Amino acid sequence: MSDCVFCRIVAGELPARVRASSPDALAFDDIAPQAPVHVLIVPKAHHRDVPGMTAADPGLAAELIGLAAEVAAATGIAEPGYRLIANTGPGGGQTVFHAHLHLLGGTRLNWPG
Ligand code: D5M
Repeated sequence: MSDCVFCRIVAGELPARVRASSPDALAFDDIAPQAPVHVLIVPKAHHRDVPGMTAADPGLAAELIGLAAEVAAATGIAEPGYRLIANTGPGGGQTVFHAHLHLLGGTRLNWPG
């Protein structure tokens, strides 16, 4: 989708700091980091949100989570741990309607908030 910012990053049309990739997913730094490590994991194909993506292609959800774990290990946050978030819909705080996971870590994350 030419008007989708994450499709344009996947296509190489917009710059991003790419952390890792897999056959069907890409990981790059969030432009507005909320933690010392804040990486977005997106499917290369366009899906509106994570539940929609998972319904269409369940294996893709596993691929995104696996790539997130690889990035967590590579950035040194696998221990003591990290957070994966899938904001879903406007009420859930989703602002970019291309499915993505937020990988957050590198500091003590409180819960909730
Ligand atoms: O998260 C959408 C996230 O996408 C938000 O944290 C900002 C980030 N974003 C938006 N544009 C870019 C570009 N161009 N590069 C990197 N990161 C970007 P949501 O869960 O939809 O609120």
